[in-house]
Amino acid sequence: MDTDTARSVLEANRRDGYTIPSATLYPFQWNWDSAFIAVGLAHADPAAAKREIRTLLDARWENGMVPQIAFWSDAEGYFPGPDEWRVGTDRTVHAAVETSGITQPPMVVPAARYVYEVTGDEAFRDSVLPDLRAYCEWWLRERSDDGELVWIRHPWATGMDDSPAWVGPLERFDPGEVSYVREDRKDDDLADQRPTDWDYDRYVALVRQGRELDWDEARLREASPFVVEDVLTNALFVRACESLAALSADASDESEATRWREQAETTRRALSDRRFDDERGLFVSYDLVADEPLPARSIAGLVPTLAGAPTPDQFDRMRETLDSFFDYDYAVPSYVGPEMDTDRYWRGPVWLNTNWLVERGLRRMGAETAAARVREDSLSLLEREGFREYFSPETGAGRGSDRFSWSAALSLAWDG
Ligand code: 9WN
Repeated sequence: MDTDTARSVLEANRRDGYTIPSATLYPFQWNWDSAFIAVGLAHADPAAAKREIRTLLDARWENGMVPQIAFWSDAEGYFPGPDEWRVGTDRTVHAAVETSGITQPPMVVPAARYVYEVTGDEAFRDSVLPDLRAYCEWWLRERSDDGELVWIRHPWATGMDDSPAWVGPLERFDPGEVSYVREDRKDDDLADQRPTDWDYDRYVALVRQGRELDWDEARLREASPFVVEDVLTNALFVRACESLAALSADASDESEATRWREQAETTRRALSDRRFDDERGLFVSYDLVADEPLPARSIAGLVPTLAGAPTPDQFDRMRETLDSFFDYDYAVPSYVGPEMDTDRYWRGPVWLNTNWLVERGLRRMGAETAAARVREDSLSLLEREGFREYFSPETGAGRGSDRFSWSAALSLAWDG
């Protein structure tokens, strides 16, 4: 792997204390992107890795939420920018910077632990611990009905925006007339690789509803047509609680360590008891509005391996399902099933971040051969196509933007 090019992509995308995901599509700080970027930088440039996490946590809301986007720079020409979300210093009192009104999967907590384990920097650990704790507390206080599983209220918050898993709840909801101008498809080549207008109308309508209700979680829980217990978010929440427990123990805070270890166990057990689909052989998300599961063969359903959630019997079933994901030249497609589109975003293409989560998950379950396949395919895609945003599982062709930060960062982590 060309580590010099990977480093130069990350350096070119670096701004003041953080790294943008892509210079052509995403020119601000994104939540789980920064987490994956920090994992890669932990090896290549530990000081930059620590800054990446610190800057992201500096964007956190007063209530503890770490936002999906922090607009540290002028957002002219970006949609939806701060004028749509209306969150930040001069709007409401939420945060020290303008941000979006949603979060993303809590990868920042395991990433902070990873950076700490590589660097051993206790001052870094002590600086981030209060923010990480506030974020995990926020999930439980604002985003859980039962103290076991957590929910999200926007497809963008899942990080897997147009996954076919979300079609059910989005179909049941009429966004009405939504007028806006998309900025993400100025490049005509991307029209078939980005989410459709049907999806975007609903994304925008949900943003406008959130803003009208002042981002008040209790009111949104009642009013939002999209309230989903996403299995990927919950798996990363388990990892977040485990990471918080490990960092707290390292800082000799035994009561916090016990508390978060127990929470990890509670959420892990709830995933295993309530979110495993035996027929499909993987975990499936749950629609809390319609009160029904969202059965889809999405890669999200494999990520609970990273939380150690499957029982041995469940994992035996998952191995059969894994065959349908591995039945492509390049593993792991983000979705397999009737709505698969191997070129379009989260409807089939291979993404490096979900591959990284699944590879580590498979290793946690002791499935070394399967894990090795995921790593090898990931590295050969990067070798072939460079640091693209996503890739066709059929042909390996690079898709979406180029010089994409987490693709570069994770190649360094896989190398390191
Ligand atoms: C909306 C930045 C982000 C990733 C997401 C990916 C994509 C944004 C978009 O890009 O989403 O957040 O505009 O499409 O789906 O996972 O964090 O790289």
